[in-house]
Amino acid sequence: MSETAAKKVLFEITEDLLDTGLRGFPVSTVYTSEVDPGEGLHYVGYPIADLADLDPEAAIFLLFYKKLPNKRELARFKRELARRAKIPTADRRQLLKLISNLPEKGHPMEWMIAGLSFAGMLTKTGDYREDGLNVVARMPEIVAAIYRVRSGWGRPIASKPRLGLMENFVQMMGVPGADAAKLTRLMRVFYVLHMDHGGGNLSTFVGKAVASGKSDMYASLGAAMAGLYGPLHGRANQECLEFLEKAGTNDPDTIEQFVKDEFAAGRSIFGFGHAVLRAEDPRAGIQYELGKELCPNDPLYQRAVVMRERAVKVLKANPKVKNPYPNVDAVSGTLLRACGLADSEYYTVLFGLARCSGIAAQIVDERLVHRNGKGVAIYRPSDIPVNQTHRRLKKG
Ligand code: NMX
Ligand code: MLT
Repeated sequence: MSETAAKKVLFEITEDLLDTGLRGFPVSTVYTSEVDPGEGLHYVGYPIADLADLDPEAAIFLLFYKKLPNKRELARFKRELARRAKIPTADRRQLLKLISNLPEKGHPMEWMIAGLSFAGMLTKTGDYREDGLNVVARMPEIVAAIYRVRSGWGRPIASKPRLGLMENFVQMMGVPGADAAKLTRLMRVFYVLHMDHGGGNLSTFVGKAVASGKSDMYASLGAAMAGLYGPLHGRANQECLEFLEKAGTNDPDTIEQFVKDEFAAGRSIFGFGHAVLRAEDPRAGIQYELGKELCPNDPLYQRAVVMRERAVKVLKANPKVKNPYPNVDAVSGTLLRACGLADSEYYTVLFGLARCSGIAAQIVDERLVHRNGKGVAIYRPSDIPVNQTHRRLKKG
């Protein structure tokens, strides 16, 4: 970068922007993805709509290597992920035992954070790229074990990583009563859509900040998942499903009144709004379309479609809401339920399963690529002290 370019003013910070959650502050450069306010998510320049039906492994390759793999590269990368998925036997046994002893009343995201921590203790290498790719390959087994043990579906099912990332995941879940082909179709798209969303979303930002202090990949992803756990971020997919259920009807006018009442009571309209987007999230549009294929007659899906129109109408009438449109969480839970995953408490874990890959790719870049390989410096923004007049303790 030339000296003139390096001194270009990108953003002006006025006092009223303090305490707004760094809204709009550009804090770093990012190579994996971009969120355009109007057009939404792109991975390395490709709009998400072009990528939704890609093999999840090809999308992972894209985020890690910044190019789409050709056929040979994809086949090789799938073999590599399958090899990495194999957790050494003694570590795997201990990991599953630890997961099996977690308290039932813990939220699945708390289990996931614990699972990442256990996996780090047992298997980390300390190399960001190695650990990043290992964690991407191994998360399906960890999440499937969390699902099975906590739901009481039985013991974890052996991994068959050669099946493919999401194919193996659905196989290891062994969801009672589910149509595996339908669930696999959904999970492949769900995974690609949820992998990455720029560098400034809460979980990614937190993960990269923790890694900037040179914490390892597993600890950084654990912290990132704690960020994703919040109901305004990743857990909005759980909250949104519960919000749709609470609406209790598919009648458009009654739904509209319900949204008005919720908003007036100061409660969130889950699945709507965004800090960056100013149009409908293309990830939502893709999922509404997928619903036409997977569950067009599902009553809850039909309710989500009514909500798409009526919640927007209500939120548009409230000028303080900068984006009244559906986001990634507006219909994802509905599709998961229609494909056999009934318990909404687990939906954020599925979001996290996918998001770990994007965050891991961004951590690898920040630690090993940025600043000519030196890595981004330790995060340390400044703050402005308030009501802290300097004074001294009186002696005696
Ligand atoms: N429901 C209720 N209030 C909202 C909503 C909404 N969907 N969207 C914005 N607002 C409020 C917001 O709380 C703020 O109120 P106040 O000034 O009283 O603090 C005001 O409108 C302006 O907020 P915005 O600048 O439009 O949005 P912001 O960037 O602060 O927040 C979200 C973005 C996503 C947190 C917000 O839209 C929201 O709470 N949505 C519902 C929860 C949700 O669906 N989250 C998922 C986001 C995607 N993800 O997975 O992470
Ligand atoms: C995400 O996918 O992380 C969400 O849309 C939230 C965000 O981008 O801030």
